[in-house]
Amino acid sequence: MYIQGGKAMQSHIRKQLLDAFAKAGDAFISGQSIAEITGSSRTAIWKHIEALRQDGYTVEAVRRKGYRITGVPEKMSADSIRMALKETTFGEHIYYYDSVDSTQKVANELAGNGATEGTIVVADQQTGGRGRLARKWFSPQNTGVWMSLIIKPNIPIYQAPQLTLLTAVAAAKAIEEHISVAPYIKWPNDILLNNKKITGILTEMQAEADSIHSIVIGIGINVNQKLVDFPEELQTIASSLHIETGHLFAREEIISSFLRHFESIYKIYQKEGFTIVKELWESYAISVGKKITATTINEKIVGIALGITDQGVLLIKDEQGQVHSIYSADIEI
Ligand code: BTX
Repeated sequence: MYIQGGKAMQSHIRKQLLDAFAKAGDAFISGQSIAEITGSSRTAIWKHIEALRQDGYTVEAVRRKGYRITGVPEKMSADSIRMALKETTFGEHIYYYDSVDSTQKVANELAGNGATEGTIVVADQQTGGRGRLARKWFSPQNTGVWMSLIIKPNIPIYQAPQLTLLTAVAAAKAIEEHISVAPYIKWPNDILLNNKKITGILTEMQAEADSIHSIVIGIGINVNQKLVDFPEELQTIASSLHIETGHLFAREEIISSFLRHFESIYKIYQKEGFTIVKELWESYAISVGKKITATTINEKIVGIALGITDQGVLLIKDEQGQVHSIYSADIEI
């Protein structure tokens, strides 16, 4: 073992080291700082760097400058996710697949079989990733976060859409934590960076009579894709954290941030209701106060987006001053 104190010590130091590299971004971390973080002598830090390399990180070493990470492990695992989780009870049960048709499908089955709140299903690749309204979600391997989260909120069915809005806020916060470009939410649940879709959310509910049994929240975050990795029809509308920033990200860290934000907002939401979600959501919404076009199944409504109601319904005021309640539509800004 290269660090005294066994596995617990190792993963603790590793986490601190990775946190420091993540914070430093493109900058180098000096050998001296690494020695301090790892509590080892300057001559022994290579062991820690070597351990990271063995785990699949590419670490660049430059004399007099120090070290920086230029590549992260491509493969995730239940272990690597577990190790990244910080301050959450969510994620205690992790189902990880190298390839699966849809994590939603697996999670719905698990929910039906009594899986507990906070259970997550993560896949490196989805062969049948699902979007809303039977659309497809492009989920290639080694690049994104394709995850389903099972929750069991104690709320009436009509409030279920609030969880989609909560998810969008948690995802926006998670993304914001890792990059300097501000993400926006487009009603109801797209997350955009520089006007391109970076995240999609699909919420599915299992209910009996008038009570919710469980809600399966599916979230897809484009993380390390290059533009050419997207099929042509998506290249003008989709993007990834990598495309927008030039950085590569450990997907586990994005999962960890998302779960941490989700869980903390969810706790407040369950105690105090929708206000916190509504306020946060509107602060990230690209549409509020702007002129938008909503295309519903029946009509096109053009007007100023006023905000959302407690049911997550979008309110639009048209030129005649009439306020429309939008339950389902495609929005153009
Ligand atoms: P949506 O209906 O809002 O978006 C689907 C549309 O988005 C597609 O029709 C296409 O135009 C575009 N699209 C498809 N793939 C991508 C992508 N990777 N990035 C950007 N745009 C894309 C959004 O549905 C809900 C997506 C949920 C995905 C998660 S992944 C984990 C879980 N499992 C699963 O099968 N679905 C969810």
